[in-house]
Amino acid sequence: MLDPEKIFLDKVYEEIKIEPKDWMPDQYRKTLIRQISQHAHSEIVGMLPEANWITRAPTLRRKATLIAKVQDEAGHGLYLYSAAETLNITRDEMLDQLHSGKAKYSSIFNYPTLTWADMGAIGWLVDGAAIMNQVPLCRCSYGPYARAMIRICKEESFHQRQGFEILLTLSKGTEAQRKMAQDAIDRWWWPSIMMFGPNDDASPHSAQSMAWKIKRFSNDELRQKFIDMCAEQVKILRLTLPDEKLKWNEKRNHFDFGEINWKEFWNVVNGNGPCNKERLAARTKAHKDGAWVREAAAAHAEKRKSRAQKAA
Ligand code: BYC
Repeated sequence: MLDPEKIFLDKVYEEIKIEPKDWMPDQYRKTLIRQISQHAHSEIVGMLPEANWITRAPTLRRKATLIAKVQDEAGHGLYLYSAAETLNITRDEMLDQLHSGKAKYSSIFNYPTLTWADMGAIGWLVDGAAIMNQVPLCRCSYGPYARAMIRICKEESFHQRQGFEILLTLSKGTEAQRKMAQDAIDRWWWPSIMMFGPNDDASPHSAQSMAWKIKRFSNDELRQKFIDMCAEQVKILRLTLPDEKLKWNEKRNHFDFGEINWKEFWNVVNGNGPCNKERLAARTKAHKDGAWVREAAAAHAEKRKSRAQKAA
């Protein structure tokens, strides 16, 4: 008799994707549902801070690109909900968990977008951190998640360039524009490096997720790579990162950086950030207001199905 767990582990070890109908440990399934649904919720809630600036984009071109970016995020949410559904959870269950506050979404989306430069800082830093974390997820052991991530990463890298270009334009503009860009970086830097999650020694899920090849790098490894990248890119902007301790360390071959405010991080994760309540209220209202659309779509699908059955 073949041991299903051994077959599963052999596949993971040999880099063969686990597919929805394969046997998998219950905890593997639960971990994936948790991570993928939280990721999907982050994409959907993540539309809100940027949508705030669509009506006030400075030019038609900026407006069109911002609308496209926000639409891309809706698409990412939908691919990810579909990937999670292959693990035996319904979309309604996932949305209930979001609306009741049971499911998490990324801490970063609980900060306000105060100026146009925030669109640049989000693109450069938030999408930048997202890509750093998500490129390795294209090699995740679970097939549907890995495949969804390939397309998502292509789109995210475009978003990051778009954000950087907004900041570059502002940094070469008037003194007021340069200051606005610097202020946005100052406000988004620390929350962006918190996106990678708690330090490795405080991350309860990392070890098992890495053993199952869901995660390929630890939270701290990815954070360090991101900081090293941004510390160089900010020089092209001729702006600075708000960390006096940021310094190249020849021995480590990495940038050293200052202390992260973990109290602030957990405060935001636990629902008490500057915009948590507003974000959740906006999503709950949108879901309620959209009920008639879902009903109409379901009625339409039912009608098509019965027509097809009659014709057969
Ligand atoms: N915010 O053991 P850990 C995007 C939670 S990008 C809130 O390290 P794990 C976008 C964690 O869930 C953002 N909660 O967990 C970009 C866990 O709580 P539970 C979304 C956080 O899962 C641009 C607890 O802390 N990206 O969407 O091994 C525009 C302990 O943590 C955070 C993803 O979701 C946080 N920052 O590692 C628009 C990527 N960090 O679940 C949209 C996929 C940690 O036990 N996710 N927590 O209650 C991942 O890679 C991993 O889930 C994480 C955390 C690295 C985030």
